[in-house]
Amino acid sequence: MLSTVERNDGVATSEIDPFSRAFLSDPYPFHEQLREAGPIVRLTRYGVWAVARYEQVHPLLNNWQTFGSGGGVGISNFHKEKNWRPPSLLLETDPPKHTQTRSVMNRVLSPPNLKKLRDGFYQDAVRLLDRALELGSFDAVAELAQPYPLKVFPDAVGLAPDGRERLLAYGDMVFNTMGPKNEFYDAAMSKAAEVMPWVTQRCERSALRPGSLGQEVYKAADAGDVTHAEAALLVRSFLSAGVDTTIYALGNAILCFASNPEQWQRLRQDPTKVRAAFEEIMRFETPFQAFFRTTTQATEIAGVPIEADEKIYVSVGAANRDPRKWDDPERFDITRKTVGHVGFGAGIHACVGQMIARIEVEMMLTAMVERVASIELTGTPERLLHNTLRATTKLPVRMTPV
Ligand code: OVV
Repeated sequence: MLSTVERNDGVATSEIDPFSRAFLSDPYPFHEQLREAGPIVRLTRYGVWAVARYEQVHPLLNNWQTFGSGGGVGISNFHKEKNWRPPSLLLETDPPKHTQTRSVMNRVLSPPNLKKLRDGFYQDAVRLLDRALELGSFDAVAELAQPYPLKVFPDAVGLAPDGRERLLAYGDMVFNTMGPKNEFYDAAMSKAAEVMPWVTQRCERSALRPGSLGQEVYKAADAGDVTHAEAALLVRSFLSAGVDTTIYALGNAILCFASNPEQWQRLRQDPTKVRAAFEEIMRFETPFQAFFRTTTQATEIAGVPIEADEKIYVSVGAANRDPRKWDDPERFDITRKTVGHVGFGAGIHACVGQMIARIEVEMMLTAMVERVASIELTGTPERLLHNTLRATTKLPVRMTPV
């Protein structure tokens, strides 16, 4: 075990590397060590701070004034080092700019706009699920978790059908580069030269289907709410944030039910629990496990002084399993009260796409509840080693039809 020790000034320090293979293959024992080390921990490997307890994570996310996003939400500090892509106008931006771009995205993703998508999402879920059920035994990632979001979400944004596998490579770049320049970072970036020009082109107005969410962003630019150049970057945010996250959330969902068959039976007995079940999945297997903030001024956390322009690793994955906050946090229980989970973040940067993500997963789980009597694992699931995201890459299952 790596050591967590107290510095002579009383500050907890740890040699844990949250971007190592050991950590990423099974983060939960490391989360516990980080939470137990103290309310704030100095990670000696990288010279950054870390918070893993709910009691620190939640208020920190609600204090954008002190814990900013303009320095980037990965380990690299944009104030000191230029990023490989122009910063996101949402994720990597602070107020007042963020307020303006966020309000555009809130309007584009408004309930009436999303309501129109439900039926189409449901039909795509049914189509893919019926095809998979004919196979009986199949890889739930290859047949469901990946093709479904990759169809419905880019359709909603307005992308043409061709070349969408590049979205996976792009998402891999966006999220793996939030970590340090390790093997995962380098592997993801090896595809940049091929993928980036494609992404930029697909964010142009002329590439987006009329009536799509992407076109709605450009209409906001016509109205003067943002510039047309900013609109292109906001469409890019859809493609950055909306693909891997939902694919992995759905894979994690199917894994949770395959590993906890009694929970699947509970859901079948009461299909109105589909939405609540998804919240528990987000708590239990948070896809976007951790990100950083940068201090905008000198401050303190739990009495520990922090200088300005310091990076803080914020583990929402650990906070979502903090036993100080949750009863029996290691138990997957769809009837649990999940209110307050930080699987979509919290505060002004809380996931703007969370409603469309919920619709995606709900429509697939609803189709499954109607059609699938039981889900069994037929092999060992394979985990993705990824600097930021928690995911299953292979999920061999047998689904028995109703
Ligand atoms: C939430 C999120 C993740 C990754 C990228 C972005 C947002 C973006 O806006 O580019």
